[in-house]
Amino acid sequence: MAKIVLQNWQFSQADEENWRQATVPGCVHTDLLAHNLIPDPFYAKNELDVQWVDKKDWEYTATFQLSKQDMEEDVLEIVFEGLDTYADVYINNEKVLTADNMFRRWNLDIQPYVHEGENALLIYFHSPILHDIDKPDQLGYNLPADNDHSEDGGTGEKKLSVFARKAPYHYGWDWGPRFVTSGVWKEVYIEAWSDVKIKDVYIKQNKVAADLAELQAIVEVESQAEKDIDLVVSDQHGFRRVEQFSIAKGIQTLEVPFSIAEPNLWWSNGLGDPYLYQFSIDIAEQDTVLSSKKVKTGLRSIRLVQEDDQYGKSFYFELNGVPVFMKGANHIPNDSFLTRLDKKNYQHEIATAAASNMNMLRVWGGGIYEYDEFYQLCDEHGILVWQDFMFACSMYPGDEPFLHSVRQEAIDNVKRLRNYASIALWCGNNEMDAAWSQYQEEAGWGWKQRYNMTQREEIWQAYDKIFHQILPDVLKEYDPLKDYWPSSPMQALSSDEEQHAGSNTVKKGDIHYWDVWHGQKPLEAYKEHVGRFMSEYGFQSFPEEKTVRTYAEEKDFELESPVMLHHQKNGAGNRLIKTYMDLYYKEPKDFAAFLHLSHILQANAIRMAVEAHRMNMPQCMGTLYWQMNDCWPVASWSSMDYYGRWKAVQYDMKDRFKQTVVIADQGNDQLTLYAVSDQLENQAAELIFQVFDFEGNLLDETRQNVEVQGNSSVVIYQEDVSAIAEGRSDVVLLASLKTGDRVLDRVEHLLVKPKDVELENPRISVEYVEDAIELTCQHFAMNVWLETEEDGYFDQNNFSLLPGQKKRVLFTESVIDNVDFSQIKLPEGLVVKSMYDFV
Ligand code: BMA
Repeated sequence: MAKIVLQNWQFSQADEENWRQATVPGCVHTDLLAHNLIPDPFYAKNELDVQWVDKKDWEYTATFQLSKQDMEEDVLEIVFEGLDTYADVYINNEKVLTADNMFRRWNLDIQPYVHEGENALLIYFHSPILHDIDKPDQLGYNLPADNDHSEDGGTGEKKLSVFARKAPYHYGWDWGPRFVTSGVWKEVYIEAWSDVKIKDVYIKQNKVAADLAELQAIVEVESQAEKDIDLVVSDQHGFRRVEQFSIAKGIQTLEVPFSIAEPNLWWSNGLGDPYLYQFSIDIAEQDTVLSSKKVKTGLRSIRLVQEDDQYGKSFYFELNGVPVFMKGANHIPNDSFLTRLDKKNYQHEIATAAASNMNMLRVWGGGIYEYDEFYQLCDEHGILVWQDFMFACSMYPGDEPFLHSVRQEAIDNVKRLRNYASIALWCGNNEMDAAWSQYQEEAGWGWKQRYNMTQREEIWQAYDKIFHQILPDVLKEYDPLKDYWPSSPMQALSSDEEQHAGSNTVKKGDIHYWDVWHGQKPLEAYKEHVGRFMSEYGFQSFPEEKTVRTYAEEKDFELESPVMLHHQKNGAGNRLIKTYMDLYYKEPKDFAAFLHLSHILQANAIRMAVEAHRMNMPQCMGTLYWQMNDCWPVASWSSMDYYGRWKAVQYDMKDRFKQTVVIADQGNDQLTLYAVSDQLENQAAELIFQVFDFEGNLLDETRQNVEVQGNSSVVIYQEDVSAIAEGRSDVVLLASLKTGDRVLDRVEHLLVKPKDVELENPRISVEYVEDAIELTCQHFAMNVWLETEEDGYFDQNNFSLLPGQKKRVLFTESVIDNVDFSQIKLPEGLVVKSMYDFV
């Protein structure tokens, strides 16, 4: 089989015929940028100046050479892994394909259109805006799409995102700009082959247990002739199974059941090795291999358990028979211009997740079905994936062509992704069930009230077809062993008022809890609303100063300057950060300090939520904060910014997501300590509970033996707040859990709000001891923050420091392949600050 490369890519605005060199995969915006034809779209308010790009049609051309030998092969197939979005493809001036769905893969035999020597390919991209602009009128109404920034795009009330099977966030979001891209966004190539080709392999894991994995290789084969073949399934350990088949001309599916005794199971991060098998599938005739395919996958059983229990109905994931508490975040695309991303971006994100002790990411439905690299890395690092289909915060049309396109898109992506061990769940959409709220008139986001009864019926019918019929049907056929959850959040698919989730539904299903932030409730509300599975909640911050400087100038350094507001897509977001900050923190001393204080505030908020969720296990069995990453430099809920820089909350998650943690929970008049452990076995430990004053004097100490229960949360200590240090509030509580000399965890707790702590210069000293940074101080230091000139990562940051206690901190330039900080070095230009320096 020969792979033929397309060359000499050029692009032009369709009405100009001004051809310039293009990069493929790529998109119009990045090609224009490369030729300096548009300004940097992320700088200042440039987003608004490049909105014309999506109102134009664009053409891309390339050439390819075919040899005599290529021409003699049975099949010459062109494969587009992804076209964004409305594209007509011409080969040697003949139209061969009309594409209309960014998420689909297209392939066709081009033999009738080509000749030996040089051939020409032309792709005509229709403006996604002009293509869909009449659709709302044809439908007779606008469909809801709250995050579609149609006004920035010049289409007024017309929300076009819902008509295009294209990444929803391209049209804008409450953390994202509006860049409606066009282009060849994934690989395109031509394959010349004869005889037989394996088109697809599915390793179906019928039953996986410690003693035996019962598997099935389901192999889709295309043959040019009838013949007898051997189908060989093997793995890297010498397992080999050969089965004979007589195959017919055309496409067919061959099945080979096989089993592996005592398999190395795939475990999620923290519970064990995410072991991967490398299966090879070969088709041979006599001893000649005609076609091969490799599939790397982990063997595991995974299911979503929803059973009646003492709290209502459970909602947890069971991996290899073990209920696993999910710790992680929601993932959005890493760039507005996807094709700029390379493997390193993904490696950094997934290594960050692993280093932060996460075991799940949710691929949220307003972005893309991610590139394969994403899932490969999740497989390698033991990060489970909650996979949404790409529908979010909108209602979609229900005409036949649209539904057909959705079905094909689902088939393509389910087939592409079903072998990844990491995928734990397929979920239909983001927030649509709750937003529409069909069975509860007064609930929802006020959407259905905008329509008459006929329209309401029509919109719900479309929803019902996609999420309750088409998607589950596709899964039944192509990935039948995985669970499907129609919408996040939801209580249950009950077709009555109990179906929809709200902030207060804590008995069953999953929740998106937004009363803190959008609902403006105080942070403490996180503790009062703990559901069965917290699949979203979040708190915003600004990016760090270095990142802000990539889009703003010194003159813009003001909370409500036009540029700072432009890089805030959530209405009153900037004000909201300030309002919450005033509640909990002293006034920051300048703009730079304000930016950093927003990180501390965010970290504090999310930490409070995560602790509440973890200490309430098993009532709650998962916590995924909103959101892991950014697609451009912006104020948002992310824990690392567009450049991958870790905000304070990333460090706090690394700490609070550890396998075993001690949590200090202060209620009205009681302090309770919990030991929460995701380790499976019990651990005998010693709890050391100490009270210090700000000078580091030990005022009180309690030591007691405790049993840290495996996979549980237990109360290990309780005390009246008034009884602690004789009612003093200017103290630091330190709770440590130790087994022998090993500290399982330690946590500091203050009895008062951060703004009420009397700060003094902590006089922090820094020493380099071997390859580590050692910190000591003279007075209690709050929110100690280490930063360097060059980007880098610490094994801990945003911590407190007490006089008399040494902190040993490790630094690395990259977390890729280094999630345990085993490759460390001393940083250059280290600066150490603490709260004292910010206010
Ligand atoms: C949820 C998400 C996103 C959104 C976030 C913050 O609704 O699903 O749509 O960006 O909250 O508002």
